[in-house]
Order: sequence, then structure tokens, then C-alpha cells
Amino acid sequence: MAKNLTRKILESHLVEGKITVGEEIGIRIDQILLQDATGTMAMLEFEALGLDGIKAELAVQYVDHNILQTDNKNADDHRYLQTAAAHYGLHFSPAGNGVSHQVHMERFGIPGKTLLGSDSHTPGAAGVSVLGIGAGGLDVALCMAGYPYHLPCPVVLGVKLTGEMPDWVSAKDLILEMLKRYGVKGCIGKIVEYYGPGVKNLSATDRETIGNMGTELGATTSIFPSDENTRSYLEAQGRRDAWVELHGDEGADYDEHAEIDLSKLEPLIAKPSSPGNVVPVREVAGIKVDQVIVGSSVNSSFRDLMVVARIVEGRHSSPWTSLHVNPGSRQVIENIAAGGGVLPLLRAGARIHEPGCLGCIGMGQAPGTGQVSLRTMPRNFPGRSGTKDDQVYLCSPETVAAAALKGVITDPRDLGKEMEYPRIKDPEQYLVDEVSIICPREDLRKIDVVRGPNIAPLPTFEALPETLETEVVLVVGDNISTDTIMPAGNQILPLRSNIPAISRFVFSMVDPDFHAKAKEKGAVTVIGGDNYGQGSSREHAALAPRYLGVRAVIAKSFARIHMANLCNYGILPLVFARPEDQEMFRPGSKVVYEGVRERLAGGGEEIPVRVDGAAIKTLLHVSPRMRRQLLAGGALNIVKQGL
Ligand code: MIC
Repeated sequence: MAKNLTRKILESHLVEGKITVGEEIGIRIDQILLQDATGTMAMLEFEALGLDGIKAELAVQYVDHNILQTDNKNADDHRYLQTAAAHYGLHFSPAGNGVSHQVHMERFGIPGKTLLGSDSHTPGAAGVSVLGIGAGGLDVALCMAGYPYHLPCPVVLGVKLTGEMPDWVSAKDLILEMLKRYGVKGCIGKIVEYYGPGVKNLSATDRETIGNMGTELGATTSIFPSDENTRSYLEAQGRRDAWVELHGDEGADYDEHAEIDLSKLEPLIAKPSSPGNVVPVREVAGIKVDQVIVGSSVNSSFRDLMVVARIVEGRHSSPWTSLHVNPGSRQVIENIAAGGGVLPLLRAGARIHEPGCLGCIGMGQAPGTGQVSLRTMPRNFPGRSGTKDDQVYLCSPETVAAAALKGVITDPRDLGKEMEYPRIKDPEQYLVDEVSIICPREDLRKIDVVRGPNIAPLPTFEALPETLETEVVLVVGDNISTDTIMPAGNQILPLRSNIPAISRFVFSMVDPDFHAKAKEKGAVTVIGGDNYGQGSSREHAALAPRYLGVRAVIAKSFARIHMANLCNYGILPLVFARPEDQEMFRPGSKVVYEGVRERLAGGGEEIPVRVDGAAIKTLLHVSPRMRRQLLAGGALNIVKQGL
């Protein structure tokens, strides 16, 4: 049988189960990526396992999210992470070094490897043909300890690429085209594999953009063949030896098919406040723009910044539009400096920030009231920028540059009347930063782990009782993101290592009293719609609600990572058997799960529920492993028992 590339990588890493769509499989994880916002909790969980060092081939702790230092908290957490990394044998990439996805690709990505990251955009590793998957901190901690990673065996969507992109159109427009076609839940349970003659027209960093933002499709991950472009990228990074050629077999079979002719793409933009809200740029042209940002975890490479530099060269941004640059890594700044890109950006009025995620998660760069912000970032969920009722659009670096110059949303092709499209060639040899990452060393293993006052102990949770009696505190609609459940931003992110403190902000954008109400009730059900928990991998969106007493979420469907996080913390992820039953629930409804423990233990998929006395049916679609986690009150309880 001619095999696709996804299948080849999954088969070569399979340690449990069979490659049958929908069945749970366990795969070996070669590399681990942690970032600081999720990493403190993941590290505390790893420490709770009681091992003296990591078991994975390679693990890298990045500091890229909580980089504003407005008080002691973030700096304390970074010291904890640095000392823990030294003690347990991880690499450590300090603040200022860059965004995990960009730096990992530059320094560590190896085609054909598996990478598990405590960040949902880990699939950006597709840039160098790594199978990168995002997961909650506890799953990442377990893989760091040598356990396999479990996931439902995905459907493989083969996307055949043909043609070459026209001038002023780039990789972001391709992933926005995918989002236009599939929306934010169209690829749940799927791995998107790109293949065909058009692939050679995408560079490694173009592929990173597409893989990274593929997360917004709901996809488990994305993958590209490892070809000459991968080779030249790795060679330019001084890592020629890491390259291997990889592709699906000729005539390989895919579970689902799609085709995109790159030459037919046009500049696209996602309107507020969902990455799935995609329209052609020309449809919204003329809207006044207050702020533009190029960079952060996506579109922050040499090419992305250089194309903006060349477009704005010799001109100044509009006086009403602030132009921001968030480089993906220190190495990217070094290279655009060497390539002559820094001066044109500065002369155009750009504010060049330190490498990091920054405004993407509301760590600074929040727009003013009612102001329009155009960003190359991967997501624009409501309020994520840090501003209430924000107006954030997602688009390519070309569209950002056009808006910076004109002060209004502008189809970048219009610039073609004034100038030639600057096609950027990646350097044949990048300036390589080999010293900023601290590598594991035997003498460093003796370092004591330093815990600052910001770090609270991990909460413990009891097992599932025979019968669960709860009250509904909140009913929400479709596509509720983890940013709504557990907001980010510069006030809340520094509390990621302190569950009692961060839990005060659960659902705070929807109901500022959720925290107090949930605590008062003691046992709570939350009612959701479709795609509940889309977006990030933050396990805090399960852990903090559980701390407040949330014991069940009944929804129409769940996003993959959040569903796993709910099971990891012993919250029942139940699906309405009849979606219309959602209407029976109000805040204050009494919800009883009679004999729920016995049903779970017996393997039952149907979980009957009484809502204010009326009976309805809900379904529990989880693997036997997740069922055990739910019974035990969370995964950590099981692992600790095992130890
Ligand atoms: C995000 O882009 O939403 C984040 C912030 O990077 C998250 C991780 C987190 O919440 O810390 C993600 O993508 O998983």
C-alpha cells in the first residue's frame, strides 16, 4: 500500500494501539517543547513524578510568553524554570531569545521526529517536517518522563498544492484560504498533509506559518514533505546533518482530499474575532487602521520581516497607524540587521520589540478603545489582545505593510502600482546564535531548584463520587475558546503557577462573579455549545475550573486538547445526545448524575442526567484510559498510584 507521510511517521513511533481512525493510539515522543506560561505548571507536575531527570531525547524550556517584568512574579518563575531545567537536564532558552516555535525550528527541529509541546502552535514544526503536536502541561510532563503520548488516531486530509503564488500573496493567505474553507472546527481530529508540485514553492518558514496556524482549523497537526527547501534551510542554519528526505509514497492514499492552486490565491484577512472569519482583503479595504503588528509566533521569520522592511523602505508609516515588529528570535533580528532591514523599519517609524509572543496574548501592545489592529498573529479571539471589544484582524505581512503606509486596510496588490513586489531570498548562511541557549551539563544537574513566592503547590483532587449533584453556573454558546474560559493578558498570565490566585479569573470576561458563585456551590456543571475549548493548550482552563468545583461540562462537541485536559483533571466532558437539550439548562439548574461512577466503571457510553428533575441523555466519548482518569479524579492521581 502506498503510504502517506503522516502514516509513515505515526507507524514508526507507534507504541500502543492500531492505526485505525478514531481509536486511541500511543506514540513515542522524541522531543519536548515547553514555554513559560504553561511550563511552570508542567514542570511542577514533572517534579511531582519524583524522577531525577528527563527521559525524552531532548526537552527545551523556552521563555517567550511572560516576558513583561512589571513585578517579581515573571522573573521569579523564570528563575524557577532555569534552575529546574538545569537540575533535570533540559535545554533552557531565556527571555529575549525568541518564540519557542521559531527557535525550535532554527536550532532543534529534525525531519521525521515527533515533538510534543505545551503550546497549541507546536504544529509550526511542520516547517522542517517534524510532527509537532500541542498538548496540556500534564501530558507533556508525562512524555518528558518517558511515557507515550495518547491521541485519537487522526484522519489524514491530503491537500494537493499546485502552482506558484502571485506577487503580494504569501503563506498566510494560503492558511487563511484553508480557514475560509474549513472554519475553526473543520479539521478537528485531522492531520493536514500538504503535498504536490506546489510544495516546492514554499520555504521552510512559509511552511511554519501554515503549520502553526493550522491549529486554528482544529487540526491535530500539519505536515510537509522534507525536500530540497528543508535541506537548504537546515544547511543555512548550520545543521545540514539533521536533514533527511521524507515524503509520502507516489500515489499515496489519504482519508480526505483537497486541492489548492497557489496561483489562484488572493490576499485574505480574518475579521474580528475569530480566525475563521475570513474574507478577501478587498472586501474590507478602506477601514481605518490604528495599529499593525508583524511577527510573534507566526510570520516572524527573516522573510516576513524583510518583506515589510523592503515595502516600507524610504517611506514613513501613516501618522495614525503605529507599526510594530515582534521578531521571532534574536537570530532573526541579527539576520535582518545584517541584511539591511533594520534601518528601513526604524526610518518608517517601526517600534521594534524584543522577540516574543507579546501582543498575541495581551502581553503589551493592547489597542485603544474601538481601535482597529491588523496583526500577522495566529488568533484573534474576543478580548485576547487585552482590550475589551477589540477589533483585531489577522493577515499577511504584505497586508500589514500596506495598511501601515496607507493608514487604512489596503489590498497589498494596490502597492504594485507604486513599486515592484520585493521577493525575499532567505540567506544561504544565516548568522547563527549558538550561545544563547543553555545546554544541559552534568555540573548543572547539582543546582538546587529555586521556587519563588509566586509558586503555589499543586492542588489535589478527590475521585469521582458514586453520584454527582451539581448546579449550573454558566451557559455559553459555540466556539468558546480557552481565552474565554481562562483569559491570558499581562495581569493574569503571571499567575499561571498559582492556581488559587488564577482561578479568580475563570470566565471573568463573561461573568465576573463566576469564581465566587462556583466556590459557593461547591459542585458545578458548565453548559457549552459546539467546539467547546477551542484554541490554546493551557491546562489552566481545566485545572482552575476544577479547583473552583467544576465537575462536568456538557457541550455539543469539544476541541481535542481541551477535552484531554478536562479528563486529566477529572472533569466529565459530556456531549448532548440531542443538541436541542441544551435549551433546558439555565444558571441555577440542578443537575444530578445518578450512579455516575458505576456507569463509568462499567464502560457505559450513555450517561443519564437529571436536569431540575427531567431526564436527558448525554454521551461520554472517551478512551478506556481517559475513563480511568475521570474515575480517579485526574491523571496525576493515577500516575502517583502507579509510582
Ligand atoms: C496561545 O497562543 O493561545 C498560547 C498563549 O500560546 C497558548 C498557550 C498558553 O495559554 O500558555 C497556546 O497556544 O497553547
